[in-house]
Amino acid sequence: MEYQALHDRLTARLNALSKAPKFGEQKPIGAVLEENGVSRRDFMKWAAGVTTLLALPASFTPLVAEAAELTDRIPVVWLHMAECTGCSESLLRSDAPTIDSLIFDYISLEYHETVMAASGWQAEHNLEEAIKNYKGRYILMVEGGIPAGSSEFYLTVGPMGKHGAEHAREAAANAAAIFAIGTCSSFGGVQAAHPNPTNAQPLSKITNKPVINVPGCPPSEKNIVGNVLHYILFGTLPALDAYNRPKWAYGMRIHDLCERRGRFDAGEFVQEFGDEGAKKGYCLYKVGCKGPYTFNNCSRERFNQHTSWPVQAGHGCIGCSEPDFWDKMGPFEEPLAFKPFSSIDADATADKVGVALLTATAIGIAAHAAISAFKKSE
Ligand code: FSX
Ligand code: SF4
Ligand code: F3S
Repeated sequence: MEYQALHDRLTARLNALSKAPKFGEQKPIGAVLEENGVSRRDFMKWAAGVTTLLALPASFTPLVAEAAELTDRIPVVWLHMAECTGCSESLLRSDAPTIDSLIFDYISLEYHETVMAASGWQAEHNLEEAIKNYKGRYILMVEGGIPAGSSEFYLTVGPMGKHGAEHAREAAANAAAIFAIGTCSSFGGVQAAHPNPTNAQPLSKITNKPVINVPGCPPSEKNIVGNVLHYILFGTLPALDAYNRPKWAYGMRIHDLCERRGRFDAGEFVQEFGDEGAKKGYCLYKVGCKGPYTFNNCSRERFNQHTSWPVQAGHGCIGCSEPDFWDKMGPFEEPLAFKPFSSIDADATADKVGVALLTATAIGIAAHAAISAFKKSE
């Protein structure tokens, strides 16, 4: 069977991991799920969904379920830099906990500034201890852009007055795997938007170790948990795109699987919010949707356990998982094709705009179609 060798390799890895000590005192995942009203059947359904998400055949579902059960064997250190905490919120704050958020509770979060009880000296001590005790074994997740160079001091954290960049460098040096969670950590994000007053940089500019980018402002809980499970299953880097995003999550454009795509192809566009076309679910390209330029799986996976996503809710994608989206994708409610060059400081960002236009051209066959349909409909 084509996948047998891979199946055997992952099984061996999970067997070895199951013999490793647990971190923390958590109850078994089965008990945690049951207390929260999640049946084994629901859990297996969820595992089947994650298996598809990771582009694995359905026969791997029991392995994915086992990987979720073993998330207490891998310690996680989560650092906050300059951001809004939306990435953590996307995962941790829901009325009715999702399976993804329960899995995240169950993961041994050795250090996470938002959810841990410790503060001040104790918190700093916990971070140092986690880095020392779990040297080479922990997953590092970093949220937020990082003021760098002579601007490092703009992000000064904790009682020892350390810079965020110092924390990130130290934690990255001893990590087994490093994830930049969110667009800020992946590409700089909102604080790196022109004129980037604090010289905020992505995590990949702060450490020279390999960084897996998990962008989105915020990224979906599925993409965060999926990356942890991928690491547990494979122990290797996933296939990455040119921006170091895992291809299983960011390999297709929003536009490719959008439910309004048929409208786009037929040239049926919402002309302004609230019009007849909006009521009929027409394509949102003309009111600014950046789905044709944005690589992410929102149109396939949606948010909040598959409930909805921006385009379903009636607003275009704003390209939140793309580099420099604050500068390149705005104005958010107008088509990119209409962007006047002078709306951006041409001197400071000419290079970036060049890249944006090139990217738009390279991937923009469909966008051309949109523009011609657009012109036709005017
Ligand atoms: Fe916020 Fe995270 Fe956006 Fe950034 O998400 S949702 S500003 S990606 O770093 O907190
Ligand atoms: Fe969907 Fe936006 Fe593409 Fe229209 S332009 S089909 S709304 S992704
Ligand atoms: Fe972001 Fe677009 Fe998805 S705005 S959340 S990438 S639909």
